[in-house]
Amino acid sequence: MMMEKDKEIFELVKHEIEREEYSLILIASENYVSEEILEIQGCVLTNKYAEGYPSKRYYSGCRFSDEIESIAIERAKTLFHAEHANVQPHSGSTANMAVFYAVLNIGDTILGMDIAHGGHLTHGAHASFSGKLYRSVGYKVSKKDEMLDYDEIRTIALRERPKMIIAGASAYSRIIDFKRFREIADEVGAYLMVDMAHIAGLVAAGCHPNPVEFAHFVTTTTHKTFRGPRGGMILCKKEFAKVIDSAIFPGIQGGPLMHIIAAKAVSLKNAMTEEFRQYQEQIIRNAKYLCSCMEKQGYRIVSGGTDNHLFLVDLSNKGITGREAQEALEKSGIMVNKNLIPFDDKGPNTTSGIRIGTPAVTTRGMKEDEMNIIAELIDRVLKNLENEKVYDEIRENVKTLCKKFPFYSSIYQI
Ligand code: DSN
Repeated sequence: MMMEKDKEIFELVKHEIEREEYSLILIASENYVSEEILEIQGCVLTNKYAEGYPSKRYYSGCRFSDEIESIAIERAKTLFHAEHANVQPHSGSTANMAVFYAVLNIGDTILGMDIAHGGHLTHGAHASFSGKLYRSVGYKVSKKDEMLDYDEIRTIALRERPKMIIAGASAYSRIIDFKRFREIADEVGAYLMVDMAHIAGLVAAGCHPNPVEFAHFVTTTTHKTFRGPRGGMILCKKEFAKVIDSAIFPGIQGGPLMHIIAAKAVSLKNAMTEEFRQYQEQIIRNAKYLCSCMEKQGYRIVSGGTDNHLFLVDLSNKGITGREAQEALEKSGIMVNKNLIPFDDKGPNTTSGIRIGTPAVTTRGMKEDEMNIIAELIDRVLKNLENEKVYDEIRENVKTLCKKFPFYSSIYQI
């Protein structure tokens, strides 16, 4: 690394590299990007202002930016079978905001998944712009099986008459029926927006149904299962291309991050490979296996399993809160996040559950055998809360396991 001039920051980044290298990252939305994505994100395109779109810019010198952004757009369209793609959103939240801004008026009704049941902040949570600027109504999972109940969603939609229905989640482990969502949207005359941020990699690889066929708008991030740079993207039908592009720029963003767009282009190409497809399949195999190992150890899994890259563990029968579990696991080198479970009687800062995801450990090359080990390590920590000696032992076990699957150590010589 060449950051010798600012030792204070250099040292902290070095610690972060070591933390990522020697921890088990099970946060479902995190991943490890490749050396080429790291490199391209740090390239000279960070210097360039390119407000506008390819061949319609407000600055001179955009020739190469134009080519790069056009390639990214074409790759996104090809990969997801989309009629139009906007690759400029700085994040998933910004992508969602742009769709709202493009077709809703302030005060319009939106219907999204309740954040306490797995939805995202920007799907109508009251703390976010989406719940403040719009009249937001939420749908929940069913009490019976903790899965989406499409009849119930339809009933709410018929009653509330939303202008937009939002499908997609941050903590839902089952296949989402986008066709059914579109039928409900059509019945009430609503737009359907699908936020596929969590599952974009699975969708690209054909491991989850593609929402593009059914939704008016599909938003995503590019850094979760998709394993690209941190950023967002919008896919839509051709008829909405103009309003979406204007909503992003000049609507809510200024200059696009051309270095990130270049990295998005690289990750889109990577997502077209056989290696990527196999990676996504392994993510799901690992999630299913880890989930079954946890279940065998007596943990209750929300909805009884997983179809994707993540699952929720209900800790209430163990007398542990999600926060206690997260903190103990972090001290042991295992990163998960506390998470509300459906119908949780605790608040979002305490929670009764944790969310576990396999994209990052799968990137390192871990497979079913390692999932078994990880389940045992998690169980030992959770059975020994506040036992610093056990935390120390587990941290050593975690480090030993991580050393067998090196990722950044060869790049950074740590
Ligand atoms: N923060 C992300 C997650 O962890 O799911 C959602 O944006």
